[in-house]
Amino acid sequence: MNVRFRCVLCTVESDSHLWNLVYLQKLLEEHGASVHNLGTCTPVENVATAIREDRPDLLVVSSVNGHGFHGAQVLLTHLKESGLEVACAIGGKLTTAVSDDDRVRSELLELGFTDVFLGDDAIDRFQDFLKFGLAQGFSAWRADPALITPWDQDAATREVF
Ligand code: B12
Repeated sequence: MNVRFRCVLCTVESDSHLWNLVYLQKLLEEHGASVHNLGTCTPVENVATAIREDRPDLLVVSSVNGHGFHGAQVLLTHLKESGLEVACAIGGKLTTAVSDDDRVRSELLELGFTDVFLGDDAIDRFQDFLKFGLAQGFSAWRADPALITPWDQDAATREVF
C-alpha cells in the first residue's frame, strides 16, 4: 500500500467498544493512511507516547459509550500539557443525548480539536475532511462553525448570581 499519511487512532480511557476502531482503521487505510490503532480504553499516556514516537499527521479519537466528551477533554488537556500538538479529529457518540451534540461540538472545537464529527452524516463529512487533509494538510482545515441552539446560547450568556 502506498502510505499517504500517518495516523494514530485511539479512544478514551473509559471506552471498551472495539468495532468503531476497527471500522475507522479500515476507512483510514482506504484513504491511504498507515494507522497505529492503540485499541480500547486507551490510557492518555499511551496516546502521548505514540504521538511523540510516530509523529503522526493526524490523531483520530473515536468514542461511543457516552463518556467521550469528558474523556476527550482529559485527553486533549494532557496532550497540551505535554507540549504535543497534532491535528486531531474526534467523533462517535460523545454523550448520552443527541441534543447535546451542538454544545459538545462547540466546546471541543473551542478546546482545540480540529473538527468534531457527530450525527448521521459524520462519516461523509469525515471523508471530505480526509480528502482535504491529503491535499492541503489537516492543520489547514477550518471546521464549520458550531451551531449554538437558542437554549445553549441562553445558558452561555446567562449571569449566575
Ligand atoms: C457491542 C456493544 C457493546 C459491547 C462492546 C464489545 C466490544 N468489544 O466492542 C459491550 C457489551 C462490551 C458494550 C458495553 C457497553 N455499552 Co455498548 N454497545 C454495543 C453496540 C450494541 C454495538 C457497537 C458496535 O460495535 N457498533 C459497530 C460500529 C462499527 O459502529 P459504531 O460504534 O456506532 O461507530 C460508528 C459511528 O458511531 C461512527 N463513529 C464512531 N466513532 C467515530 C469517530 C469519528 C472520527 C467519526 C468520523 C465517526 C465515528 O462511525 C462508526 C461507523 O458508522 C451499541 C449499540 C449499537 N447498535 O450501536 C452499544 C452502545 C454503543 N453501548 C452503549 C452503552 C451505554 C454501553 C455501556 C455503558 C453499557 C453498560 N451500562 O455497561 C457499556 C460501556 C462499556 C465501556 N466501558 O465502554 C450505548 C451508548 C449510548 C450513548 N453513547 O448514548 C450504545 C449506543 C447502546 C445504546 N443504544 O444505548 N457495548
